[in-house]
Amino acid sequence: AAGTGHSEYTGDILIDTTQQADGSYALIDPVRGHTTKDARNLSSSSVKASSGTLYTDADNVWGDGRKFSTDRATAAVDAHANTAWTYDYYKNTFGRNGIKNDGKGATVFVHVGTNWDNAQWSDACFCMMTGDGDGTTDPEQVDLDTMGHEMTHGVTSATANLRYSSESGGLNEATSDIFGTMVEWYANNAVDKGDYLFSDQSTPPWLRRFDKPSLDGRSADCWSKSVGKLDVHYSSGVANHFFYLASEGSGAKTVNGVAYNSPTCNGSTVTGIGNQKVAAVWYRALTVYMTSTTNYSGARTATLNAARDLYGASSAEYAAIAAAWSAVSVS
Ligand code: ASN
Ligand code: ZN
Ligand code: CA
Repeated sequence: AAGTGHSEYTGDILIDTTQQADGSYALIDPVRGHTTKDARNLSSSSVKASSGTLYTDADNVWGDGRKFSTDRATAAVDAHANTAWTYDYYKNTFGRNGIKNDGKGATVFVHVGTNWDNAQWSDACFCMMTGDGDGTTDPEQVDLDTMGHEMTHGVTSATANLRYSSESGGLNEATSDIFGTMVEWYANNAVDKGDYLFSDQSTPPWLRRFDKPSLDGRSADCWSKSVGKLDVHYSSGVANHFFYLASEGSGAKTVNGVAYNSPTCNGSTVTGIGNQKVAAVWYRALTVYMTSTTNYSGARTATLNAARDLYGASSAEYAAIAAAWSAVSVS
């Protein structure tokens, strides 16, 4: 059934719900198979697929459009819709049928923990968990790029299965940042067009950014021998920086109203090929060439193999991928 959602982040939207035997509507997406539940503030370490309460509603009009809402269905509207956007991105861009490519939808939990300013994916429960933010400045972690990021952890587990430590961990995190961002570009919502800022709606002004990741004070812009010692959310910076340079090129540029300025680590000038092509290369690299132990040097090889498959070894695309890796000191 077509429900009306008063969302936190994207205004009034349509959401796909299912009418139950008793006539009420439930947050079960009949097209993509995911189910959205209220975790009732259970902590993330305790959540199982069977935890919490399925959202139901008598008139199929959901939420009140406010952040930090007392209406517990409001965050659920965003979570339910943004899971659908992510599913649709993978389906319509890569022909991928859900996180495991088996057509099965995940369970999505909102209101996990108490003032939990985070979100995460769990392979164990095949579920996503989103918290309520910090209770003051950061609202619920149900914005589109955040949810795309978390679902992508499931895609990575089902494909390359990049080990979540050292350089492979940074590549795992970057894969989630990259596709989380691509889902945002795909949805093209009027209130939040595609950008190269991560978690900019739920962690304003942003949690991470791609053009110069070190602007967060912790992420790496350039590869070095010690980059694998950083937390995976910061060693990811090298790949996010690669993704920006390959997509948009080096230097200053304003895209969808946001100003970026991306340096190179080797003094080169890089010309971008657009993020859709770079994402296609990354997806093929992830699903065909990367393994659990792929490091940065291996990612360069994997993406060049993918670029060769998609565009040819003498293409401008292949050359741009090579130049962007060299520009972040990965050879
Ligand atoms: N939001 C974080 C992430 O997806 C959660 C975590 O670090 N486990 O990376
Ligand atoms: Zn992550
Ligand atoms: Ca964003």
